[in-house]
Amino acid sequence: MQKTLQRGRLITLEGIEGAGKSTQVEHLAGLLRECGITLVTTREPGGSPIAERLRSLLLDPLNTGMSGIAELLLMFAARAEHLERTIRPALDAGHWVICDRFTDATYAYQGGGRGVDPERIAILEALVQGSLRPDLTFVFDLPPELGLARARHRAESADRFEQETIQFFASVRAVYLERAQACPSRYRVIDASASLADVAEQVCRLTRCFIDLTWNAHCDQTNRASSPCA
Ligand code: T5A
Repeated sequence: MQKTLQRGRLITLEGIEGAGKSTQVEHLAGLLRECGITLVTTREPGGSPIAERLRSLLLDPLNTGMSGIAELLLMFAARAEHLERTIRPALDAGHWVICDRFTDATYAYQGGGRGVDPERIAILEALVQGSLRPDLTFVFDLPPELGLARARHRAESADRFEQETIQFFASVRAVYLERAQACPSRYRVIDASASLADVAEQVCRLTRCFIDLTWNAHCDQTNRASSPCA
């Protein structure tokens, strides 16, 4: 049976390159669909026509020497488009949205990696998103050496970010973990160094708990019964 809440939920997947986020998006989508939840899968940077064009600019390895602030503004320009065209309409229609990276990536890469002051990021976050924040964020955590080895094994050539140093990705990882530790109600840290099956099992277990919590809260408000995954 199809289940619709008045407002959908935003689930984001985060982590360094090669952490396994894209691999788990389809798994997660399948799990939600089994529970009767209608959803949209998308990604950042990208997820709408103009945002995808900005993605090409951001990832192009030929664009060497882009300033940290220019990169930050392009990320939020893409996000503004993505929110307007894809994410907000879906949430307003009661669909859930699974997004491969979102604003945590900006804090981690532009903040941790490039050294942009997080207060500047927070100003743009408020401007572009208003009060919208993800309802659930998975952080796929693994050592940068392992993530980069996976990413390089899969891709023929490295994009602009994949050319960064291990130290860069160690800083990115540290920011993700700090953010997760600061707000455990929203974040779930996944051991992404485990096997594919094991990672999928972690995602499945934590998602089922989240669906139950969401559905119980909804039922308490509307006096209706039982989780869609019960
Ligand atoms: N960025 C993005 C910013 O700087 N700021 C921002 O605000 C935002 C939104 C996007 C880049 O933009 C930056 C961050 C990024 O550098 P992208 O191509 O979308 O670029 O980058 P990623 O999302 O990192 O894509 P990757 O494909 O590199 O990483 P994934 O999605 O985490 O990894 P995935 O699933 O593609 O897996 C990689 C390989 O590993 C294998 C897979 O089969 C695949 O071959 N794999 C596993 N192998 C063994 N065990 C497991 N558990 C495995 N899981 C996956």
